[in-house]
Amino acid sequence: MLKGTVVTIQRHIVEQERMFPKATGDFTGLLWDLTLAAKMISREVNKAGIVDIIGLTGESNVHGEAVKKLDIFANDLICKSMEHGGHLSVMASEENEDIIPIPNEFPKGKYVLLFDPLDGSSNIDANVSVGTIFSIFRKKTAGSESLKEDCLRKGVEQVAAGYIVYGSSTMMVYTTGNGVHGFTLDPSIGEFLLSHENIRIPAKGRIYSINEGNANTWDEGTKRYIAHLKESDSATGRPYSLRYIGSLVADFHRNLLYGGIFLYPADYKDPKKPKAKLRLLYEANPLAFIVEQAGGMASTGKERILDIQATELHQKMPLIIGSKEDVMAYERFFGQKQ
Ligand code: AHM
Ligand code: MG
Repeated sequence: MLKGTVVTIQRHIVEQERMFPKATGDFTGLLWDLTLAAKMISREVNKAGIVDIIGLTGESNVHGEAVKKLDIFANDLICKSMEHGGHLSVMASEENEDIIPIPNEFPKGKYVLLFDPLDGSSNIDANVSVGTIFSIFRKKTAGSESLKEDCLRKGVEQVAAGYIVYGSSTMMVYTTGNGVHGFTLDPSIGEFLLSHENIRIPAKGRIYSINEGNANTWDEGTKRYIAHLKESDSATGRPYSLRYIGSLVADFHRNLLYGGIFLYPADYKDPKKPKAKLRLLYEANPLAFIVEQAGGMASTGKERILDIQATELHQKMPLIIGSKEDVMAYERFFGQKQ
């Protein structure tokens, strides 16, 4: 792309679809609908401090966590924006216990949308960046019915994935399997403009992101790996820097641009029943697709995230994601944990 050329996300999506001669435009329509939802969520997130939308609703989501009003707003908005376009056969959200069928009055399409409407929402009150994460599959089962099997997939089958980070500016980053591209929202014209073409994550970073308060619950491999990062690196003469926002999209986005590793290992308090926190379908899979497309890696410590066959909608997985050499080093430590 020529320096100085203004490319809107709409034009970029159309150009990406043109690479597939048999494309019907359906997929383009789906992504367009998503960018519209993203702009509307961005508007609400940005005015959260000045309207009475902030605060707990008093309800809990399917994981028993307190739900903020903005989560519900974002969840409802995505459902309402996406259900009538004729592109989708079914949706599933981190905020809904079961699949979200397309209402009968609307035409059904050939895609499946999985999303986390507002990740990191416990941070909203403190004005910390939050994000939306999405993952798109082609419908797998025959017939027009909405089925859970269409959502329970391997990440490697994704046809697109992306996230929107509502930060000092709003950015949308997505991949359709042809590199990773980032767009910044220009609020004055209401358009996402190409600002980061073909993002590549550095092969090795200098940042690690983990909730170190959980250190007592880590397995031995993770403990030794983190201790190793605190020793001076032979190449730089410095230890790694810890950066942890506690908002996955924001932590991931920074590490994608600067290089580094994000870790949410399992909790081994009960060694027979290790407990993970992050969700395979709404968080790990889409970010894993993006990081691999950018030249990085995503693993549970022993398995590639994208190869895992989902068995439950709200399945949780350890997530170790970022620069390739860093994730490979973690796998070596994790493999020798005994
Ligand atoms: P959420 O989907 O309920 O917002 O939870 C996921 C968030 C991630 O954004 C973040 O990486 C993680 O939880 C932080 O967890 P912790 O506070 O345990 O470090
Ligand atoms: Mg989440």
